[in-house]
Amino acid sequence: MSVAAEPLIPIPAASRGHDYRRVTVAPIAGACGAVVGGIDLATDLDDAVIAEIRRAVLDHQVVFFRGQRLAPEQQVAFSRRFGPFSPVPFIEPVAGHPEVIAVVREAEESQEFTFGSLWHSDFSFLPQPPFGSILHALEVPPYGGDTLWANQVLAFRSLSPGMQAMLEGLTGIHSAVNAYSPKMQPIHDAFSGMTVRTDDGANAVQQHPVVRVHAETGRKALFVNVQYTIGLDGFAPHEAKPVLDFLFAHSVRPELACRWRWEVGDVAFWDNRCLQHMAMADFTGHRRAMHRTTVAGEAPAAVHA
Ligand SMILES: O=C(O)CCC(=O)C(=O)O
Repeated sequence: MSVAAEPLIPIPAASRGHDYRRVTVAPIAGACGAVVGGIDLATDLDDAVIAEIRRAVLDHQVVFFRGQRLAPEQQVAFSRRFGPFSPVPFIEPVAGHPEVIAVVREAEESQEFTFGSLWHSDFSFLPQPPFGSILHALEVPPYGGDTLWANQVLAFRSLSPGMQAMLEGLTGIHSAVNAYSPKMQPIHDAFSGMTVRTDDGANAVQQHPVVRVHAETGRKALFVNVQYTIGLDGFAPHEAKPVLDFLFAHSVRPELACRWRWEVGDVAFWDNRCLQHMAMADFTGHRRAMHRTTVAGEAPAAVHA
């Protein structure tokens, strides 16, 4: 008996990016991700530096800054240079800092998962999902707790023309039901470092194109994720499931991804419009603590508007 091999569709190279004058930019993987150096994010950065950081995010989709030390108000000030605060439903913000959430798992919380440990694009269930997420490492485990990102532009480009054409006409149904509806409250209650308040609002659904056109780069990107995409408009559930299962697996292939091993002081800034990400939950017995700010985005545009 022979088993048909999965046809190998080559992954096209990621874009090479631009030249930078005020910061250094060093890619960490072929698909996405770069370390941006030469700046202290706690200082009042001039507009030219901010423009280069934005350029680097657009070129590499996720960028990393090492050795930073940001108080919550400094992280908020940095985030706001890239756009207004994006609403963060269900998650209680850090006391006194409504635009900051803590992403924490305590050492004694021996869980098989941690916040964000399913592949997702942040809050894709919102009408206008966020553009950017900025995560600052305050305490990291001695091993594990890495974060992975996968390039959704390359995910789209590595599909065959027939599949691309079909997907361009589809609309995904997104919902927070499997993350923040009341049935999930016991899971959130197991994490003492974060306060999550589920409610029935999480059952609402939101439609977005399966292939979105990036508002700044014009590139087409897949926009479905296993955490929040629960169906396809006009499809019966048993029809949508195999299509979505294929896309969930395809869109996070290792060739599309980069992986970050955190050190205290690192800051990651990623573009949710063209990436999925997930956190590894493999640090049982150790504390991991981050602060996150979130930058507003726009309603995803379809290819055939
Ligand atoms: O903690 C991490 O590495 C990622 C958390 C996450 O998924 C998120 O903030 O959306």
